[in-house]
Amino acid sequence: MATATKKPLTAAQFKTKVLHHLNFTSSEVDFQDNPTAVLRAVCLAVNEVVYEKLKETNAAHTDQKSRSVNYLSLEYLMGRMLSNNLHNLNLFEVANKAVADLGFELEDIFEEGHDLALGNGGLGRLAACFLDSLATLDYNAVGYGIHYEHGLFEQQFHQGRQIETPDEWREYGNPWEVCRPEAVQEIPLFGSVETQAQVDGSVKKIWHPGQIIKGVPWDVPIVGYNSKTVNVLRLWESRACSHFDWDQFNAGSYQDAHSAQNQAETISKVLYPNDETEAGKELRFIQQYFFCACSIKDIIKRYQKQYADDWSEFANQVVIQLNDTHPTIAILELMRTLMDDYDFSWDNAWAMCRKVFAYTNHTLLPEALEKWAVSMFERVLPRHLEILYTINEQFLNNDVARMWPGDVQMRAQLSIIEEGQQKMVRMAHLCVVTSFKVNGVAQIHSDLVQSDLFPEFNALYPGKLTNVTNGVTPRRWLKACNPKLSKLLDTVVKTDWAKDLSSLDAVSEYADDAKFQKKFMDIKHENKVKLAGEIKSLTGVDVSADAIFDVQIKRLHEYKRQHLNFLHILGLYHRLLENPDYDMQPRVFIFGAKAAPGYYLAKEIIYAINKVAERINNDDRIQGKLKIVFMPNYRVTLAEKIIPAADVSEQISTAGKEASGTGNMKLALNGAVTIGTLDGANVEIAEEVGDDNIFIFGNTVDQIKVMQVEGYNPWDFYHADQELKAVIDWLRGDFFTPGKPGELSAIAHSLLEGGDPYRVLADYADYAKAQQALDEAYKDSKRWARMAILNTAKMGKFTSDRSIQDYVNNIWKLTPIK
Ligand code: NBY
Repeated sequence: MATATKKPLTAAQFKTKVLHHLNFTSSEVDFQDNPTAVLRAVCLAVNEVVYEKLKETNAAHTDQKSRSVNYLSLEYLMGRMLSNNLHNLNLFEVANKAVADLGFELEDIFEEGHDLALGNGGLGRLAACFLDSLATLDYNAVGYGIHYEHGLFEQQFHQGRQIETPDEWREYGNPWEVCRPEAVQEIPLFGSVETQAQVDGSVKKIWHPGQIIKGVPWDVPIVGYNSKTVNVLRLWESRACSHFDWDQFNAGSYQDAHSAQNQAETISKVLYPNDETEAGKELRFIQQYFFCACSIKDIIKRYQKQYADDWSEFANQVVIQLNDTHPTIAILELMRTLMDDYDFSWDNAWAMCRKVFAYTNHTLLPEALEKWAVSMFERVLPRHLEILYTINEQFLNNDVARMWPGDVQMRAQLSIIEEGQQKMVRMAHLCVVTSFKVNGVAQIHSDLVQSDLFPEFNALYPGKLTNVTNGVTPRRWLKACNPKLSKLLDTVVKTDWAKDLSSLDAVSEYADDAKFQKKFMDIKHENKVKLAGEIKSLTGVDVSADAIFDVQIKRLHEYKRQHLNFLHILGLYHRLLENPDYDMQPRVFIFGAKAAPGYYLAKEIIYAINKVAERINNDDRIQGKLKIVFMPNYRVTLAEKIIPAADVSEQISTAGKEASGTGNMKLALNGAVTIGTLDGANVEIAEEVGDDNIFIFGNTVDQIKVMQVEGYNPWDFYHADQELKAVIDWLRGDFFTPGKPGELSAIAHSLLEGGDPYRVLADYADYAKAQQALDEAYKDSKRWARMAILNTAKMGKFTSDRSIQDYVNNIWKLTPIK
């Protein structure tokens, strides 16, 4: 490829490009007070390099006829792109200098950028990390998703309560995307199916759609780190097909002419903000189908460019990874296309689908397993429902009947259709039946998928269910977000750890080295000072960088148990009020979390934490030993600021509920020590860092199961623990809300009258004990430094490069582009 021989850009050349774009793309000659214009110009200068590499990558893919993975995901949480792209292109220093020459700080320029927040949480961010690793490892990969006009809502607090406002990420354009009108697709919807008898006695199914929607692709280039590859993330936007009904318009019916357009454009209007529960809304279903249909058509079009009508290579060239069940309809759409549009027989179409699809499960929570009403399916996608029924019939009559002959109950249990008042389609069953591999996202989670979620499928299809432990990209989550620590690591790790994270293990040797400890902890302190400034400007709260920075950042959910953390903070406050000299290290508890707008208890938890923070932060009696901050509008960009400054990482979900977690990996990588349950990837983090360097507490999955069988009574724990009882009583009364008793009682109510579904009270005592041990450890600064260093050193396993290589070896079978 040409780039290999190209000289790297100098700062002067880069500056010339930026000036060129300021002059000719923005005609902003007076840019001195316009950092937004400078940001745009820098992005456009970077794009010159990016698009050149994209062209070369495309040529290499075509030349080498390489097999590709097509990652189908309703969500991508990309965050900001500029800093990452500069690092990955090795242009960071060049841009830094060029921008300084223009009179700006590069970091201030970054602040002008908007997050691409086209996702909710871990699942969407995982997709973004995977794209980074795929490009870095030179694999041929396309990410497919939706070009939402509004990503995840922005969060504000009004008197402590969460208020949602629309995310306007594209209001003034997005320099990282390019529209591809040549790749527009037309997507049919609704209507009816006609059965046509053929002369040879067979029947042909003809779908007469009621509406056709246009899918417009926007491509976001994905730049690999120190690699030759630039892949694309292709995001589909919905539009009305014939833009205007001119007849109606001329007849004076301007409204009607507009409405068809509005309806079509609604499909990609907004991301559903639920992270674990399915909305069950028709529009969400149409979003899923629209995006799957566009993507399947695009995959076929790309294939046919090389192989025309010869389908024999399709399964060798194409693998389609389903990121959770959200893109399941892609299976039915490929079946339909092969049979109805390309005259495949049922058997041949089905054989093809069983070779190309693989499915990742991200949750065991029953309320998160997607089901769609058969009646709605029939209305929106009548032809797809017919196909689904036939798949199910064959599955039950062949696979299930062979294994469990005559077992009616087993049939009902495994059927893709759930019978009942309202017939429902179980999307996960369709995924498991069709896919050639199904993976969980951490070892303990994958084990539970096999033993508890799909034990019958595991018996039916031995070897199909497998594990790929999640990972995170060390480019964004260490190199770019923590430059000082990165430079320190460079001094002791001789290989490029950002490309081979296991090489960080060399840092272990310095864990007890006093000089290295000092440097490591000085950097942590500097990062904390910086975050303290951010906290002050976002929340008005003063915090000391000498206190422990204790961080819980993730979506707000009962199973993640922010309220366990909260109860423990109340416990500390209780101790301090009883004894102002209570011996503890000063601590700042930092929360970041969005609640789904319709999730009542999650919003009450946010409110309670904010209300209590107001009181505690202003209580002179406790001498600043306790501070609580709830950072508004938690998102990728805020995570990049919080994580480098964290001392403690709270990973305290009920055992068996958090599939993996990925924030746990990012925090440990940046030298935070985990306090956590034996859940998700915490288990593997503990294996890597060793028991001395992590604080594990709480009931295990097996103990939680025993509790369930023996009967769980939260009141027993309430009555047995004086401190716990006292703080719950605070919430039930008006201690924090004088004159308004019960204003914070929702949490207490759920824990006591509500049965404490996530076993918060059962884990409280052990959690408080682990927190005390952690406090002790922090007092010993040498011991703490050792722990922090070893956390960074031992995170090699958790690079998303390793995850991608696991997918490649066990599922995708790709070869890197040469
Ligand atoms: O996926 C998360 C898991 O909770 C976490 O443990 C894991 O590390 C991560 C990556 O594997 N799941 C998650 O983030 N899920 C969602 O965001 C989500 C979004 C939408 C819907 C369901 C789940 N939905 O049904 O609409």
